[in-house]
Formats: sequence, structure tokens, C-alpha cells
Amino acid sequence: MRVIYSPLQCRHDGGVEMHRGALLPSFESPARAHTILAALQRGGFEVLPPRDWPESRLLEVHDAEFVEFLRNAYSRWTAGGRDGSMLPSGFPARGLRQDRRPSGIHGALGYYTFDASTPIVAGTWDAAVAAARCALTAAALVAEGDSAAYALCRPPGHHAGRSFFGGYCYLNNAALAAQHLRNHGCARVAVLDVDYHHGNGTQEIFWEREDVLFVSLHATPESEYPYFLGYADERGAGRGEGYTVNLPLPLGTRWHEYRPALDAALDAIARYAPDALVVSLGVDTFEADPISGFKLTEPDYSELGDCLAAARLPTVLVQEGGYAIAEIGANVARVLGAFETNTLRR
Ligand code: Q9C
Ligand code: ZN
Repeated sequence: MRVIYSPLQCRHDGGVEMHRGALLPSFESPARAHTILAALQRGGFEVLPPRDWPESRLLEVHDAEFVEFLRNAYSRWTAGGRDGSMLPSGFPARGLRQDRRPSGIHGALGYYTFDASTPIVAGTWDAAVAAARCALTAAALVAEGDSAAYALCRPPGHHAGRSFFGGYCYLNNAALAAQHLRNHGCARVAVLDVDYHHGNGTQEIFWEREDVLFVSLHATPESEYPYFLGYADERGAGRGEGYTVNLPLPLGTRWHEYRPALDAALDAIARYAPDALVVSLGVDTFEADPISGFKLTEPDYSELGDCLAAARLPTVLVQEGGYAIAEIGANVARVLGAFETNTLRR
């Protein structure tokens, strides 16, 4: 399969995040993309740049005023005499108004984000758009006949919703890929999210839709980020009722517990009989991940690739999380390598 990557994504750099009470350099760094790219080049994968998709394509899954906010946020911040990372100072919790978007930059920032881990810096917009273009390009390759494609996206996307950002995510790359497939011949698309964290943004975007099935395997929100979504009783609403499937797992989960949940997820996808699959591929399920609590090991990523290939669907893989810098490249290469081996044997 071909790999889509843009160096513009590295413009999102130098941010800080609130982590367990301390302000730390962002775990989500350009080095993540560099180590994944190096591992895939060593593995012999062909790497292509993204196509120059118009920014209007973002509006297929995002709100126009939200996109406008992201585009202009950092210049509003610097116009106020500030530099460094934009982080919020308050959120519209219960008892506060949800229906007013403050005109000032600090209030607007708290309105559009839901955590203090997702800094906006000078290059964030350019990088996020580049990542979105990578995802759209991978989806286009699959829509045009490639059996699979991998978008090396960063910043990631699955925590970003129609009109909010957070969890290191600004624009929802996987949702853009799924929508592209819907627009180009796929009547039904499944999204399988195997990132350690629940894909709350993707869930929100497709919550009331029956044409996109969202299935997520993740650490239980009882004890893990994003805390306020991702429970098993969330099943979609309206026409989308039954088309969201959440499989939360306990901290400490190992492959022998993960695998049955993955099989259940793939069974749900097989019953849906989609025309294409989008995989939100986080490798923060790894035992050495610095912010996560699952215990997957290196060979487990090859098995994951085997399982994904066994779905026998045109597949767009979109990079999400994974913060063990030294190992994420090899783990992504294991997933893609196993996927390809199985595809070639067809
Ligand atoms: N400050 C993805 O894997 N923060 N996002 C957790 C550390 C947010 C992870 C606490 C973690 C978001 C795409
Ligand atoms: Zn994650």
C-alpha cells in the first residue's frame, strides 16, 4: 500500500500541554511522524505527497465558524501581545451557558476546545490542513481502486468533532476520509477506531448517521481520557441508532483480552457489510506508551494487521496516537506489513 505524508505537518511544533498538573512539552511531536516515516521507508513503502485539496472540503465534516476560528486563532492570540502556546482558561461546564460564543479570544478558545492538552501554535493550522489533505488523498487512492492506503497524519484527528478540538486533534482526518469514500461510490463505510483513547470526535460527527458505522475499542472512560464519552451504552441516535458501537476495556488490557474485543468489532463490521473501511490507527495501546495503560507488545501489532486484512475490505488507514517515540515507527510498520502480506496472498 502507498503512504501519504506531508512535511508541512511538522509546522505544528513547540507546544506545551497540561499533564497531571504540570505544563510539559507536548507528547504529540513532529518526531512521531519522522520515526514512522523512517520505519516505513526502511520497509520499502512508496511515499507520496498529498493532493492540494481545497480547504472547502473540511466543511463536509466541520462547522464553518469553527474552521474559521482555527484558521485565525493564532494571529488573534499574537495580536493580543502573546506568543507560545494558546491554551484555554475556562470551559462552559454545567450551569454555564453553552449558547454564547464569546467574541474575545480567550472565551472563544474555551468554547471550541475541551481540554488544556491541545495547544495552538503558529504552525498548527498549516499542519492540521496538511494532515487532512493526507487523509483525503489516501481515501481518494482507495476510491480510485487501490486496495489500501495509509495516511501518515499528524496532528491526529479522532478527538476533533464537527465544531470542537482537543486531545491533540484539530481536524478529523478519519472522518474526512470516510466522507470522501461516501462521496465516491461507497454507500456504506465503517470506521474502526483502535487508538487507545475513545474517538469521541468521530463518534459525534457520525452519531445520527446510518451510512457510516463507528466502532471503537479503547480504554474505559471511567479512568481514561476523554473521560466523558466512550461508554458501551452509547449506540447512536435517530437514523444512526445502532450504528455506533463502543467496546471499552480496562486499564492493563493485554492482547489475549484485546483480541476477543477486536473480533467482536470486526463481527459488527462484517454484519454491516460496508463497501470500505477506515481504520483510526493509534499505536498508543503499546505497553511502553508514556501516557497510556494497555499492554500490547510488538508481535501483537502484526496480528492486528492480520485481523484488519481479514476483513477483506478496501481500507484507508489513518494515523492517530502513539507516543513511545522509539517504537511507534516499527509498530506501525508491523501493522502495515502484516496487512500487505495478507492482501498479497488473496
Ligand atoms: N495531558 C490521541 O491519542 N491528554 N490523543 C491526556 C495528558 C490527552 C490523546 C492527558 C490525550 C489525547 C490522538
Ligand atoms: Zn490515543
